Amino acid sequence: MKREQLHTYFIMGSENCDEPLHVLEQALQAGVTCFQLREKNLTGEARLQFAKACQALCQRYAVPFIVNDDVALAVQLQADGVHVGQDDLAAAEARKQLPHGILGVSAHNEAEIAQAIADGADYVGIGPIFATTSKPDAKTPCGTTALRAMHERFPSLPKVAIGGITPANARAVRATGVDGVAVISAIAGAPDILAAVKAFNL
Ligand code: TZP
Ligand code: MG
Repeated sequence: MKREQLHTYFIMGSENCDEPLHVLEQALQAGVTCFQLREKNLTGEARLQFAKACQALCQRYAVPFIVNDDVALAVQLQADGVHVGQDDLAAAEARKQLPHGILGVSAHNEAEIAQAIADGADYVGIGPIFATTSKPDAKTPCGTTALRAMHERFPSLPKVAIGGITPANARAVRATGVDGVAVISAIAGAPDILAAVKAFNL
């Protein structure tokens, strides 16, 4: 993947807003550079159809479509990539199942980042940087100083920061040297999606 594609990385599932497809289309129009479907509610056919609709929108805007957790769905849809956390299918196994796709891995410390690299990750997601209400089981926020240290330890690995990132703090996060910011609520919950994404793109 191109590092620039991590610049403004939007993550959403049907639980994050009332009209997710409308929100996604507006976010794409406004210039998000990557999209991750993080679907925690829908199952079965509804899940499949929702995922296909998200993928079709991403394709229309030539933005990578990444599936969170569900490697089987990523394979079935031939998604551009998959993103796994530390408690999901092992990253090395995800790499095997999607050999040519983008592989993202959530990491919280240097050991997890080193393991992600060994497993074949294309990028890591580091966080939470700040407090978040979007992930009930999120770890303690690490802040920008620790984020900068992790970036400096692995400078050539593409990375995106996540957790509590808003237009107000995005500049400080980007200043650590990471490639991008990953955002759920500050985009999905924004009263004006276009304005919110544009504020992140500064
Ligand atoms: N992983 C770490 S924090 C987080 C995830 C999925 C949630 C980020 O959501 P928000 O609303 O941008 O804080
Ligand atoms: Mg996960």
